[in-house]
Amino acid sequence: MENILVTGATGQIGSELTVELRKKYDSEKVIAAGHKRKPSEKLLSTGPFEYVDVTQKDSIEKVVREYNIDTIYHLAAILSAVGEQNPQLAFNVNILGDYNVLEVGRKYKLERIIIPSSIAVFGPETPKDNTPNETVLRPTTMYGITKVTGELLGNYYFYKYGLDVRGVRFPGIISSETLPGGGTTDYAVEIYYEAIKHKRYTCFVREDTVLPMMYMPDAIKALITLAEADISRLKHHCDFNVGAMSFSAGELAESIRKHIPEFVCEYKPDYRQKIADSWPRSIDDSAAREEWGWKPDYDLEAMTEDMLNKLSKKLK
Ligand code: AKB
Repeated sequence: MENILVTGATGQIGSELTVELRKKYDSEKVIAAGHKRKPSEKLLSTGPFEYVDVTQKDSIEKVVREYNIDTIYHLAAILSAVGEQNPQLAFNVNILGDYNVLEVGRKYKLERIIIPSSIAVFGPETPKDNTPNETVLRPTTMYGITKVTGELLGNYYFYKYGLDVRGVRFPGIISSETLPGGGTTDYAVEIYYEAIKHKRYTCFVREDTVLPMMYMPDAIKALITLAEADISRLKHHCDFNVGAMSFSAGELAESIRKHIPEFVCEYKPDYRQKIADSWPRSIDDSAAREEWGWKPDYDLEAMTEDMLNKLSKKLK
């Protein structure tokens, strides 16, 4: 893992993962790639940046050749809420994007490809509590369908071509650096911004909606630890459940009220409620714990304290 390409580097996870990888490895050899969103100053000043359209194989191939890439973190994706507004776009970016990255990986014999999946692979028929790693995968969103496809394709390329593809099923990710772009779990990020800015938030899911969530430092740790794991220990490849915490929207608001007592949260569920209701409440991540030592650091209280500290400085 010497020359690394990060697609979706301007997104919520990509923007922080790129900076972390640049600290860990030679920053000039960690190439950030974006498409629609404007790259931040931090992304531009810490290493190379390229425009890549993952729906075009040539666009990925050009950068892989130019920088002699051996590892790709493929984060470019359309999330669940935007995916339900524009299923055709989600299909193109997510399924074609995964396929193109895997094909480039096969052609250039890349050392490793990391493609995050999501709890969106599960659906209404999946057990909701402590959802096992191996279970029913019948999602009802286009995003979920693309993520199941991505997992299956990744496993296929591993067994068929020996391409080392790995991935975790992320829960909702909460972070203070870059806003997420159109997910169902975005309320769990917006609520902190609004609590600081206006002391009020109107949440788009019901107060009793419980979903699995994770704080960004743990998400970055999960990706890098899995990428570096000894392959001989891996029984799974592209479909590891990873858990950290589960809470209801009401419990999240309550954790913020411990720091901002006047904070008021209202609940006005919209079309995203149905998506949230189709996902698990908590997940069993024992395979990740056993096969590559997964262990999260943050719970709800620790995350809320850190989020509020960071955002109060940023939004001053
Ligand atoms: C979304 O809400 O779409 C994402 C996810 C759970 O994958 N955050």
